Amino acid sequence: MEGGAKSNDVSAAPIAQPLSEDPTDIASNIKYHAQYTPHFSPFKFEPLQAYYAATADSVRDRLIKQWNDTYLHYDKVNPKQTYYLSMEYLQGRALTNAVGNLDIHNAYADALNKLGQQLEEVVEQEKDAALGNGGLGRLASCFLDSMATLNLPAWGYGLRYRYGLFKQLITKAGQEEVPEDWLEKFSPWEIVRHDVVFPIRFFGHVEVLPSGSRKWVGGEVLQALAYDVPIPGYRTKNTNSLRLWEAKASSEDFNLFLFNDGQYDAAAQLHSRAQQICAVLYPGDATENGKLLRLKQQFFLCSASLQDIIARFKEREDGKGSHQWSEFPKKVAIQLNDTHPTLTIPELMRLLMDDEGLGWDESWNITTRTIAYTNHTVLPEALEKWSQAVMWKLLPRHMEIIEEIDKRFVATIMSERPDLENKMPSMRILDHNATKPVVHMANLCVVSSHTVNGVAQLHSDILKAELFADYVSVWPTKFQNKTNGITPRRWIRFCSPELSHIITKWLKTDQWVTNLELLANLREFADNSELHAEWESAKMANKQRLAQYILHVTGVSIDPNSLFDIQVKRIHEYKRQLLNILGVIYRYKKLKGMSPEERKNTTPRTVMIGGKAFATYTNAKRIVKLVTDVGDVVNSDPDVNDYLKVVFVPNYNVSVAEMLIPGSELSQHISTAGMEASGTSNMKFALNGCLIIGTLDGANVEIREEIGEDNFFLFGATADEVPQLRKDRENGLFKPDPRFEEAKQFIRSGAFGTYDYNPLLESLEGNSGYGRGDYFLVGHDFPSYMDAQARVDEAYKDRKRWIKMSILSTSGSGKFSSDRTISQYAKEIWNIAECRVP
Ligand code: GL9
Repeated sequence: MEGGAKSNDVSAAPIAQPLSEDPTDIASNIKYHAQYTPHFSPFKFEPLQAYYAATADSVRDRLIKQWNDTYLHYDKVNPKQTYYLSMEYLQGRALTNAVGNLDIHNAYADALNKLGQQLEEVVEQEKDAALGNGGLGRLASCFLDSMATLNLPAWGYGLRYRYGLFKQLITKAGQEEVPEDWLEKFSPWEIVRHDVVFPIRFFGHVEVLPSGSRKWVGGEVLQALAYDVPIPGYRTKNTNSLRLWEAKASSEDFNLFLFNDGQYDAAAQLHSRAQQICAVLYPGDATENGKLLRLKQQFFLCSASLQDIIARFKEREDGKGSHQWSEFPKKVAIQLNDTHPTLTIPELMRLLMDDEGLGWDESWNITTRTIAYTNHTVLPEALEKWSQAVMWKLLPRHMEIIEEIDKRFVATIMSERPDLENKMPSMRILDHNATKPVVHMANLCVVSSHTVNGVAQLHSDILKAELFADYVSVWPTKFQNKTNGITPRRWIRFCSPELSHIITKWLKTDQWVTNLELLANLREFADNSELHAEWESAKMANKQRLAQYILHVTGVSIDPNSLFDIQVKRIHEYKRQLLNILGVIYRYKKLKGMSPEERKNTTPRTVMIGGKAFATYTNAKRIVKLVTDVGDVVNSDPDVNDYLKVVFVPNYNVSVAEMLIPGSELSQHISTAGMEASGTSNMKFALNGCLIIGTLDGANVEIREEIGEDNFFLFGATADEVPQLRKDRENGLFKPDPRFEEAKQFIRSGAFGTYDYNPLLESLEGNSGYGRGDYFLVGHDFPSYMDAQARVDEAYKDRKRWIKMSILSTSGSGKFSSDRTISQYAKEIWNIAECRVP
């Protein structure tokens, strides 16, 4: 495979060494691909062709070479390997990342120049791979980058959704969702493995064999086909794999008899059911059909991945079937990214017992030594509970196994910890009391994993003190914290080259890209006026680029000299975009009431808000609409235009984030304390020298510790205070701040149009209930939020102070590299070591 897959059939073409790093050779390789990998009509070489037909394929050759070398090396060394199972990956674009990690960015830029193209323009042709919803999926992608960079034998497994997260259009009516067709042409970054196929069964029944063992038979059987996405590490040969499964039916399932009889749909029934499985990311689960499909997706991922893992284990052990099963946990670590892949637990038990003939105790021992679970949320609606009836139908053998796990768990607790008897209803996996019995997936994970972790210190503390408190008394050492992190490659080095060069210049090394703690050494220059000047001009360049982008996508012209204030994340009431926009409304009203002279003393701001609302989340969609309505009014009001602009940034995704974050100066992480497990964009903003206004929630707590409390605009109730505040509210003890009342009244007055905002405003009124009675404490936190915003305005007027705070934000961000997070997982949960490709 030297030099990529295609080398025999091109003897006539003048092809230079394909893997040379000389721009002339690269240009020739690109030309070769443009001619001989014919995705488009020949003789056209515009940015689209340059991206698909040439550059991506040319870069891919290198990745495949490294990917093969890595695979062979892992096979030879046979180290313990981690498998990261996740229903979501938010990979974003791959080209900039690939040429950056391979350290051939400049060579490719030069080569494209020789062909009359600009790399910056070519990379824009790529569609984001958005196989995830938000933070959880992006975290998985950052982890893949760090695992490869740290030379860890660690792979990701996921699903190859035909349509990823929807594309958000902003119309007069608010948010509209349309499919985002990331595979419209094709993805040059995936390699289909026609030889890696596993059968996946659904439905059917359990048979007892003469030997007494049990076997799952019948039902419908689909095929899982592997697509590999190479994951290059930064400046290393190690190139790991993200294996995405696609569902197929086999040709035997195509009924030629029915087809010839004119019954076309019936003839291909299984084929169309296979297509549904990977059709869309997280289909709405409001209907029974939707639920069943989501469960099928989850099982599909778990079963295919486990069959693959077991096949590799057997082959690496000796290839002949004389492997020792007790070795399995010494060779395999499986990390469950939230409860979505929980079915890995009963599926591993089933494969070991029913297919491999092991007994319960041995299988349980192997399973529990192999699997670990990460919890990403304490929101009750996000804790998965599956109907037992649906599960019996779809996975009868797995339900038998889950029942047995539950039974044994109850028996153990009753004999060892009878004092916990009254806790059993909340600790058990199966609940028998409810009218609609369910399986508690998080409980199944806690009982069956060797380690359970939260994603920021506060979140892990809350898990131990509340959600999983009873288990902690049984297994005190099972629970850990692993504070999230982000990859510094994508999130500063490649998205903000200007700032990166300045950092490298002042630190006299670029080692910080893989050893982010080195950023702390910038602190000694925090008052240096030369650095200040460079810092400010890099920030200004990023702001100008962002202003161009905003003009392009919204038609709104914004002033790069104003304070760029950004809140981007999924739209959710607990994340409190409503608090932000109410603050903006109050600011607008004050500005209107000022004389022109008074306005001159204010700090001009551009407020940008972006994010997608779940398609059926009505209040979230109302918030989107409110932001756009406020923008329409404010942006066309000449009285305030020099002092305030409000923009809703459409279709927020990874690529948009790479544009927004480098140009940000203030970012808002203002969730109700105790509700945001970690947050990860807070880390990206801080790393890029953006100051944070935020609550003591999730990773904000640790960010503030690291960068210093003077450099963080803190406000709001603490997680400890929240329960009492909600009670006070129910008891009618809440006294709203007049500013809060004024802002709401301004909306009611019709200042922002005729849309009916009453249901949204009502969520802030009344006195109890989730989604009512101001459950998220917007009213309580409003005054301290406005005070913090006033401190922001003052700080921004003092340029020297602001730039210093910005430098200190970057220098305090060293802890938040996903390299640190992944090293901790490797040592403290997975027990794996690096396996560097020589
Ligand atoms: C989340 C949490 O809400 C975030 O606070 C956390 O940073 C990430 C990663 O650990 O996980 N859990 C979760 O379900 N989502 C998160 O972002 N939601 C989405 O990804 C939509």
